[in-house]
Amino acid sequence: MIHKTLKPFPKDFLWGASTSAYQVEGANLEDGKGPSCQDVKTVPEGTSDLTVCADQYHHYKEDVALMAEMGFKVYRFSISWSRIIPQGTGAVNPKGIEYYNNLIDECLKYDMVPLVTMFHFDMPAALDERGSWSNPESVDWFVNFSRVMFENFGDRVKYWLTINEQNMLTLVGPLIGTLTIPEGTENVIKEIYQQNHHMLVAQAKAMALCHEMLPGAKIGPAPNISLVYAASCKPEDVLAAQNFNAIRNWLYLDMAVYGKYNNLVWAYLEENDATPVFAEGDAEALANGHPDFIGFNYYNTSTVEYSGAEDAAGKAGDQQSGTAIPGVFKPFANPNLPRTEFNWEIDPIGYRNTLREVYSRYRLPIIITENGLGAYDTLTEDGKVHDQYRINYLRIHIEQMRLAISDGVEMMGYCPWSAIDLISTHEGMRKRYGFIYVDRDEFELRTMKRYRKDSFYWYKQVIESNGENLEDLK
Ligand code: BGP
Repeated sequence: MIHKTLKPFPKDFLWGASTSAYQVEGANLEDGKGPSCQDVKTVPEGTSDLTVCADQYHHYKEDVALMAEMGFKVYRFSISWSRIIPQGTGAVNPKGIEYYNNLIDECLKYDMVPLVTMFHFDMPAALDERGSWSNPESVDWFVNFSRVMFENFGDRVKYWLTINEQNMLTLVGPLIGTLTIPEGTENVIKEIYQQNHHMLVAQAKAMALCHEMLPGAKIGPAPNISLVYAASCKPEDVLAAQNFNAIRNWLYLDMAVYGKYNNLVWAYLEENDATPVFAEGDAEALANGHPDFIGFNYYNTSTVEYSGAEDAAGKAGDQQSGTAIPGVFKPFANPNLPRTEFNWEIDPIGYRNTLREVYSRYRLPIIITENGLGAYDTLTEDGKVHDQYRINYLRIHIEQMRLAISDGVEMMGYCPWSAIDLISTHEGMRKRYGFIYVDRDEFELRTMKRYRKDSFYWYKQVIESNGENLEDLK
């Protein structure tokens, strides 16, 4: 659809950016914080561990001031479960509560809305030892953790996100360092989807609890959503695309919004003798959780083709590269899309496609909770980072978002990944995403000083003009 006139971004549009606790905070065992699964995992060879990260724990005032300088209306960050409840259940750590109180107050000082992700890939290690999400008690652990957050921060935090990229925890958990498969598990698919079921129930209960405890607050999910294209117009390829759309995307949003399993996913699980066991009250809990908005992370689309039962099983990819499931779909490299230095496809029009599809399926306002470019950045001798490639990437996505708004999609906000440089899920510090450069290397910590990248000044201009001025800086 070609629009003669473009609709503007809404007046109160939430421009900002995102981070997550385990990737940005550091101070991983300081002031009473318990270890999380991220602190005890073996990091991929050649990449930094997660002990210091960007050291935001000690630099939060400076970081929030820089975000305010860019004009952020919102800052999306996550709360580390094991910082506020070191063992995952039981005693609360007052120092952890104090840290997040300070961070929230610092945002509010600049009229910046704190958008809190309740869980971003960092299960307390103590709960990992108790079976993590495979333990049916995990639902209660999470609800208790939610209650502690609502009690302590709910007077000031009005926007909540439940579980970051639950679909990636399910599809590529080992890569992210989060999946625990109990020894002796025979049916791995069943085990994984049972864990997934516990997360879905936990999310639904947390949404209901939020509405009960904090009238006026808003809460939503935060999966990684990317529309799946068919490799061709062959009907078999379209079936494959429907299959992967259901497994990758709609399972999570159908559940969050309608409280029901997607029928294609259910059929796939039945085929694999892998349907999850419902505990008493689960169906009711799932039906009772309602999001107020949809948050999702978008990096690029996926493309798949038909797969016969005789095809080989795929090697597990990462969040964006997917895998193959024989008889269901297999990935196809889209020849129409360029790629980043880290081999992720770039598809800004796919961003518009995805927004249109999600809105027409669920009719809830959307906030983008991640989108961005991972790249090698260089700090020049005079303290600059010329990241024109990041500006180009963000510009073409913001343009497409405006087209989606013109298509009638209701957008609440945009939080690219990431506010500041931090450690990637599996590719270390060298894969940078931030508007703010942090002076450290993969292994050498250096000054930890913050530098404004070119994209910092550009994004400031975008926010100041409420998305009207996407021109290069003069
Ligand atoms: C998402 C995660 C983030 C983040 C981002 C970039 O999947 O929610 O935690 O890191 O992707 O991915 P990566 O760090 O693998 O480049």
